[in-house]
Amino acid sequence: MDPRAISNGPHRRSVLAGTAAGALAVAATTGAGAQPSRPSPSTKIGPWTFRAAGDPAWLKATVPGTVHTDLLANGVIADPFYRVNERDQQWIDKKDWEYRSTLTLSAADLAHDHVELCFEGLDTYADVYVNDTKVLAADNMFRAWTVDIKPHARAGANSIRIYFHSPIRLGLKALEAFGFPIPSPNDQSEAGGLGDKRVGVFTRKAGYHYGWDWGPRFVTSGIWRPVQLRVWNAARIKDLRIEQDAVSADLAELTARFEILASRSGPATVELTCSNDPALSARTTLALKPGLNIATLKLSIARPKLWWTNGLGEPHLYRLQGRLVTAAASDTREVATGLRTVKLVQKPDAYGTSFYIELNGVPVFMKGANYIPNDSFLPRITSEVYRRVVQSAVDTHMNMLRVWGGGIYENDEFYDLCDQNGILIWQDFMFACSMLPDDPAFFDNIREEVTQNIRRLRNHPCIAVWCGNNEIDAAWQARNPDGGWGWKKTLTQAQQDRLTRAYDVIFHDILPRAVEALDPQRFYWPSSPIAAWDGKTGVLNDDLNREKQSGDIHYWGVWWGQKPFSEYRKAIGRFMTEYGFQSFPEFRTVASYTQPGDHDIFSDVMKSHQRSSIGNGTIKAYMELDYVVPKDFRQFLYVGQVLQAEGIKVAMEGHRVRMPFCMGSLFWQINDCWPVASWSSIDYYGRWKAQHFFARKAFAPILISTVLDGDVVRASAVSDLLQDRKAVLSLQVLDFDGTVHWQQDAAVVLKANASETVFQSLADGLLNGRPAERSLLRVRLMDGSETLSENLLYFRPVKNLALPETRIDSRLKALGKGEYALALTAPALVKNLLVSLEGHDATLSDNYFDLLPGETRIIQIMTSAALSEPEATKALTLMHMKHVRAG
Ligand code: BMA
Repeated sequence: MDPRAISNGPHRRSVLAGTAAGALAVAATTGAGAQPSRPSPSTKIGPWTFRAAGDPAWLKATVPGTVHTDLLANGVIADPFYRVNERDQQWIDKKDWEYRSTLTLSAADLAHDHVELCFEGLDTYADVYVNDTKVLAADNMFRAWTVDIKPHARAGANSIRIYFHSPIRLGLKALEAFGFPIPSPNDQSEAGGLGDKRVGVFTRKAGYHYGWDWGPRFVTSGIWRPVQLRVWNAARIKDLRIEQDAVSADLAELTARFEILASRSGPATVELTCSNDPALSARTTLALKPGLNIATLKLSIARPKLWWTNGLGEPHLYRLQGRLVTAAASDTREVATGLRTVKLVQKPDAYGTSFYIELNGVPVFMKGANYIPNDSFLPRITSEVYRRVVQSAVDTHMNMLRVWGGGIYENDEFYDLCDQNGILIWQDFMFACSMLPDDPAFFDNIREEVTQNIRRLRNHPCIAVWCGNNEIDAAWQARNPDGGWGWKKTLTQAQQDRLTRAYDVIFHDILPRAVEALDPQRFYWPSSPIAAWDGKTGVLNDDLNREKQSGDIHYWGVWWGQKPFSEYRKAIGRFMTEYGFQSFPEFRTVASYTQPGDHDIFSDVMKSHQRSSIGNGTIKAYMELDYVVPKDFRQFLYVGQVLQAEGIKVAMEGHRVRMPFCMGSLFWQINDCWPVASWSSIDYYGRWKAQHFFARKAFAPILISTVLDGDVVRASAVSDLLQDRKAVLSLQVLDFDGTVHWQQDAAVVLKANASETVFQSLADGLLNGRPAERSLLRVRLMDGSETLSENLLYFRPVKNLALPETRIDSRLKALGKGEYALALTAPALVKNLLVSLEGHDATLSDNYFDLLPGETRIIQIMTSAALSEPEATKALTLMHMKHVRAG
């Protein structure tokens, strides 16, 4: 039986082989039957080997992969993340590298009209040879590349060779030809042995590969995304876009736009069906002409199931199958999309001009974080890692992540997860913190890059905003001679003019045009942040004047500006796209890259895993303000995490309390690309820092927020619910031994999608003579016995509290395999209790919390390895503020 006649099933895209390391995915749209059919099973590629150009020996390689990870797997280099190994591995990016493999083709496959090699991603300057003929010269890691190799291929074995030019060596040539340095301060050229020669800007490659203020410098090369062989005859679906012409609760009107590439004329049928709504289907016929053909199908859905963000409803997806049938070929394409309207509303309001996301007609406060690549070595990011980070966003009630411009346009898998979980994406194009060359070929390269990525991502309901770049506008401020980060000072006017022109071409012409042409329903915002924008090129980046403000803000007065955390309550814009504070990862993570002798925050190794110029000293300086600074290293890491969590809590709550003036709060940053001290709330290994636990409370749908503002205590209730809800506001002033000195309950109505002050009093009045250093205010929103939200307010900084010596009673019970319940109680206050199972990774339902006197807290714990009850009890370790000893 001809293997090509085997049906691939009606609803699957015709990708027939896995894309596991080293494997080739083979797609076919061919054959006479109506179903997509299989190419010959003998078609395969592999194994892959690699070498430094000119070396005699070829070593085993993994595809997708990178040179660095292949060198690691072959034992040529040690773990790049361990201690300061990074320093010894900078030679790798100065060399050229070659990968080779064998593509075995059957005569049947070769008989097709088209035999194409499709590279989903090549990093970066890659010359591809098939049977020693150069078929491609790639120069952009963000683009996919397709080459028809039929003229050079033969039945049987074909050699594939890919020559990667050193991005550093080519970058140095480009810099020399350009003539003057292009500002790009995040490029850690020194660490790369290049002195002040910053070359990253010349290459369309992830900016963070050249180092960042949270990332090491590993300028990778390699076949970083899968390679596929595609054989086809006559016609195939090039693209299928679902346009949402009008969507409301009553009716969705859609257009399915098929782009069909044909190499033969003839009649074709195009149809669309929906596997989870069988009533939905449409079909049409057309006469194909060689070249690009467009077919459109109109569909309408009465009372559609809308797509909602996390917390507001179900993120329903319609699973659609597009199908093309001609006399000689058939092809299918799957699209899962959500029906919704997303607008970025900028309209005059009581404070100036708004800047908020409106989802299905509802203004929605965006709660979330900035997102960076999960690893310095991209191909080793597993599905599990993607799931973990998106699930961690979901678990903390986030509804938006910002895919930041110094990383990558993420893999489809990431956006699929965001679609499925109701997480909106603020999508930067991949430009961050640098100016760019004004070379027409570079512009063309960018045009193609953004075209491909908009096309790839536009069916995802999660994409909310396209944003030109990260911070370039703020840093450059072309029209303000003294504005920006001082980059203009070292450049002549003529040099500045060139860079300004390049900026305008890319961010005010190429990108907005591409969005307008390919995805006109989505909003384009030229740069983040732009506090105010007149819709043309006049921008007022740091205008905190509320009358004019109509954009987004990155607030770095805390951390970079060394301002106290309380500033977070004042420096609030219409939409906060960045703010953050650093911490070290937990000890287990630090132990993965250090030796005991490194355990000092100013040791060479600890400083090397800290890339902010003001890093570890700044953490310590802030700590001194509010905490006893511990001598002990592990205690230092612990207090540092609490410091970050308490600080960012001020911002998260402060922003929400100011809704609807402020309608977005995205902290910097949710994840890490290696084990490091950084602004992340989850470390490289996926371990939640204290901040992530605090985010879960600060971003909860219902929030009670408390603040001591001078002498005044204030409580505000914030609700993201779309209906009003009754609750009881319960207030208590407690002593640290549990004595209640004052209490009050009051009925309140939590207004839908709003924030309101619900309590205000002088602190002295509440304390009524009781010692401030031994008292706390407990504020809760209750519904019967259910606590909707709770917050504790202390009247003094932690270092000035008279924390009691107390015993903690703990009882751990094993519930099932790797699952435990831990009951904790103490007669007096326990501040910021950290629960861990020494030597094990544990997921906890809460951590770093204050255990109130007499209260019993039950914590759910999960471990990957199942421990017996005695084992888990033995591993149980508790740390809290009273343990902390000054240095
Ligand atoms: C922001 C980001 C990053 C940087 C972070 C911390 O402004 O856009 O460029 O890593 O600050 O400095």
